[in-house]
Amino acid sequence: MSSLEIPTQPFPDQRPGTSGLRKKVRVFQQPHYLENFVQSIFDSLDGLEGQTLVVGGDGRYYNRSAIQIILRMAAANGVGRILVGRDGILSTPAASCVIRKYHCFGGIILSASHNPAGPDADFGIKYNTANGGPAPERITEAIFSRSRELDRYRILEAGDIDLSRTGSTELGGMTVDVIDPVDDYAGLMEELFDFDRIRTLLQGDFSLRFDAMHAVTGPYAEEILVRRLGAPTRSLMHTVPQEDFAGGHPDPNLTYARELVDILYADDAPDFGAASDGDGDRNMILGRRFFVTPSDSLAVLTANATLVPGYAEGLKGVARSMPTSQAADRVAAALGIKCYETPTGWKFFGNLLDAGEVTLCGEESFGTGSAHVREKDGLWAVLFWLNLLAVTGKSVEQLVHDHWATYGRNYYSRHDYEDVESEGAHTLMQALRQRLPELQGRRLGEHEVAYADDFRYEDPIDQSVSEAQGVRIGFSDGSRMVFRLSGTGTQGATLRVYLERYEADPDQQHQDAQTALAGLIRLADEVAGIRTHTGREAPSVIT
Ligand code: VG1
Ligand code: CO
Repeated sequence: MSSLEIPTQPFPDQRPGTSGLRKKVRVFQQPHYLENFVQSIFDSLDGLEGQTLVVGGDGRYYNRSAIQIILRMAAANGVGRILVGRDGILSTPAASCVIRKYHCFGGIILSASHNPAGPDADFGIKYNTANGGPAPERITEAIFSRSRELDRYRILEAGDIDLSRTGSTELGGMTVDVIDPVDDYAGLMEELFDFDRIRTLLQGDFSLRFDAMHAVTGPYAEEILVRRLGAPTRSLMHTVPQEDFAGGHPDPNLTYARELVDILYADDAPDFGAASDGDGDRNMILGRRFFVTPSDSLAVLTANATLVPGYAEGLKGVARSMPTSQAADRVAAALGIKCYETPTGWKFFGNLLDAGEVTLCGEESFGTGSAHVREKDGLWAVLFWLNLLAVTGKSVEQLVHDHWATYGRNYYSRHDYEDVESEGAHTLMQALRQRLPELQGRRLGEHEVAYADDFRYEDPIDQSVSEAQGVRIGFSDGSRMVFRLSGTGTQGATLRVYLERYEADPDQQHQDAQTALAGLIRLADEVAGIRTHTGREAPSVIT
């Protein structure tokens, strides 16, 4: 087996977005494209020689081929050992768990998360550091600059490694350990949650439905929910991971998890429904004919955390991404714990978690997680909810209604305009940014603007600064609208509009969110000229 140095030329478009580099599979399949990015990762890491890395992905099309390339490149770059999930599978939170548990140097996660999969769809790759979390911008930018000057990469001349069985193999002086993708993660879940109580709940008349959306969480749900917690097999849907996610869009929301939503809104609906995304880091929580917004979910988990063994000692603090509703802020204030607002993307929570400033984190985009790993964690959120239901004996709806009665309700909705023309979307954002100074203090409809800015974040731990993280228009009554462009898409642009209004009066807390937010929705279009710039009459996804 010899190590080769392959001459190459830089690709100009390898800047990681919100969560790694995401492109069409065909882009990654171009000669040298994946290799260049992987070499750029290796070149940006000091002291990689002899170290242990974790590699795994969500099982989508191209996952296996990419892993074989990465293994050969790692060997040629002097990596000491690789832990790789059997069949190349590791959910994103499981990868984070393994990096942490075995004190690895870092890991490479292959996923485009909730984006569709298959030869004509999407692929993604990202680097996670020793804390188990997505590399901070300092590192992703270093990888990007390296990718712009790369002129060769190293790869071992060798055949494929058999990833179908756990065990150790040698590859050009590097050890490849194929590990069970579920074991370590399931063990961690058992440490955090009261499995006995959840088991008792699931073995009574309580019924649940979990939708793995043909993606990576299938095997995890089977092991944890069925084998360890005794839920009947019929509780699970779509648990066999498929390379194209059965042609679906594994995004657990009201639009793309329609089948599950219909089950939960039927007359004979189960008590609890949940779904996860392509790589297992997102979650959607449903009760019987009831949808929990991810922002409310974070607030409810924060308020009730001490009922769960892993958080019985209380929380150090909570963090949410900027567009996430301010529901968690109210709980934090009541508990007397800190609350942080960060830019979109889990990488911004890493420093706060590492420094022990926060215990729980959440994003409005169906992401919730805690200090147990450094990624958001879909099944963790499901187990957290099940644990709360088991301890309180309440239904999902009751738990949320009681929460609103105590803290007030933050009506919340996100409107996505997917795959719109890039130029129009950028013009919209540009025009909005220009209008910000004149909006200060103005009245818009019945609202008075309290602030209008482009979110800038200074990390309280390392003082790094991230600019232009989304336009916020906040009103004196606490309502807000936020506008930003997605950083995970692979074609055109996606405009995200986030709307929020606070309601303290318990009699007014049970309206439909779209109705309660109708005024703000109209205003958002007026302020940003959404229809004019996007040419769309309505959003493609409303959550
Ligand atoms: C989206 C979400 C963001 C999330 C990111 C990665 O990013 O809005 O909250 O962290 O996806 O999630 P964007 O830039 O498209 O808005 V996942 O599950 O794709 O790793
Ligand atoms: Co994901």
